[in-house]
Amino acid sequence: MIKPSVVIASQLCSHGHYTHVNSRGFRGGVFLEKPPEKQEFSGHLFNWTVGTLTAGTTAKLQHAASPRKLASLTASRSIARTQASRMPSPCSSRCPSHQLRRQPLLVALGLLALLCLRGQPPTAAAEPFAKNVVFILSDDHRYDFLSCHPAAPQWLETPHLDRLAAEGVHFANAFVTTSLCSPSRASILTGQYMHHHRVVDNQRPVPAGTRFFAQDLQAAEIETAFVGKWHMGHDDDSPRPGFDHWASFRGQGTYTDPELNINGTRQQFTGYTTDVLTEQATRWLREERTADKRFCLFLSYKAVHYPFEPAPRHQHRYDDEAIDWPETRGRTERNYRTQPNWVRERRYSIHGIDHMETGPFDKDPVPDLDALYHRYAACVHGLDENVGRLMATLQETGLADDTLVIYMGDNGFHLGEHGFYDKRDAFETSIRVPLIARPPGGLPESRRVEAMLLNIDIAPTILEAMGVRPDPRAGHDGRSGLAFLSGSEPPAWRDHMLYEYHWEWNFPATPTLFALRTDRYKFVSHHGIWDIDALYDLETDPHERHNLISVPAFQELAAELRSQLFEELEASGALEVPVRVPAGERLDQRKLP
Ligand SMILES: [Ca+2]
Repeated sequence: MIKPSVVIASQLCSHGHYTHVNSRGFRGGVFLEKPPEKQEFSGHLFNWTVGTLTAGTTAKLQHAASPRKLASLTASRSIARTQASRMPSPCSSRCPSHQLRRQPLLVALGLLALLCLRGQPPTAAAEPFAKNVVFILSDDHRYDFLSCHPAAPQWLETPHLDRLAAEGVHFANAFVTTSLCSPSRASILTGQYMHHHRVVDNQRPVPAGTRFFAQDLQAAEIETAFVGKWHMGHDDDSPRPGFDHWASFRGQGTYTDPELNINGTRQQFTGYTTDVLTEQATRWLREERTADKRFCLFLSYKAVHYPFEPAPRHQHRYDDEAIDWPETRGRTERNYRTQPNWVRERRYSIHGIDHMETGPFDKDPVPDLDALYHRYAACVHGLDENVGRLMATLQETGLADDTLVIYMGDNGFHLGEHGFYDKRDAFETSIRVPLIARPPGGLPESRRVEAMLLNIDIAPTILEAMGVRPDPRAGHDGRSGLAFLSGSEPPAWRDHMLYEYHWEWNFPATPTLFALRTDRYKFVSHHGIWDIDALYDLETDPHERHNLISVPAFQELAAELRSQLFEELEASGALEVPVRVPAGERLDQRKLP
């Protein structure tokens, strides 16, 4: 959370768009409707929609705790305009080729917001958007493996997820800020970037003192349950802070016959784990929760993570279907002519399709990618079936009318793109995730949102949906996207995102990398290796086949994006790359080309 005492510094581009910076980095924008010399402005600050503020006058603020009902507050506090100060950052990347007209402004708004925040009860909204929330998280589910998605395999069937999208909001541009299981899960649960929550790989547990959004729900007397894969701390399945009910397993778990730690007691179950977890969730919804309390259920499936073991009833469901492979799969000169060296090299690693999961003895031939693709799809099918079972339970119990249901994947997954298999990097099929939100009662027709929503937005979105203000210790990096569920857009929503990934001793083929992705461009900086950076034009080259980093016409843009990336990373404290004691198994086998 932004500290009330910070100074917001803004700068203006020729389009009238401001970015602002504070002590923790960039936080959306401040949009000036009138030139700053008139000292009038409106904008967004800490979930507060600021009306017109004029120096030395009374300000009227509206708190957007619920888009349905905005609570009006009035605060008497003069707005002091202080001295101008140059900001070195380039303007919003939405207009990367604009004529930058720097006209910085320093505005002290913090005390005003602090005055307004004081005296508010822990739960701010009298009528929250949703009485209850069910958040469903899947593992490694690609953004386009939904049969309602235009890029899905034409034979894939996900009728229940399709229905969820038909009755809800489909976020067509949902991303994770780190495409790796544990870091992304930690970002979802904390609302923070990896460099703040410090869960930097899949090996290490969550640092002591980490605050999950479920703890804020508990403090507001909302009953919380966690069912399924936690995977932050490989060997620990014990109940974690913030959850009244707990049913989870160690590390990655298994596809069948899971042993679950249920509220501190281990029990062995038989059957397909996706089915077992749904049964655990529906039993809690029907029988075990406190009937008269509001609730939030976090249901976290192991599927569809490697090794892609479908339910026996779906084992061969898609085996004979033709696969439309991406054009970047081929080991061709054209595919790698402009790419950084590490991209081609990764083809021969455990996360490349010319090697793939062969283990320490380098079994040859490599696994059958066609078979893996079909099994992945069959796992998605089983996952979809279980989402349908959960939704049927909500309908049968009448809870669907009071419950916001969110479905999301924890990271993307390459199935041949760039010669890759797995995730971790900043290419689109790694960082994109499926994200669907069905408001209570459902929508009469599907709504598609193009704005970027990130994993770090989930915690603030759920808290706002339930009318709960984040604890001051929460330190969210993300913002609530609740307004999107009401058909509007939060003010000054982001036009770019940051991405970070730290090299792993266990899987050394993918370097540490930092990226800035705008609506159109993606700049990727590689750290610690002798290699070129990357710049892709996602509009003319959506499959990121042509790296523009060496093209003269793009040098100015590349320099601007590089500058913006590192200024934002530095402002957010993201430049301290951690070195960890090696742990676990090192899977660095490389198949020579
Ligand atoms: Ca994952």
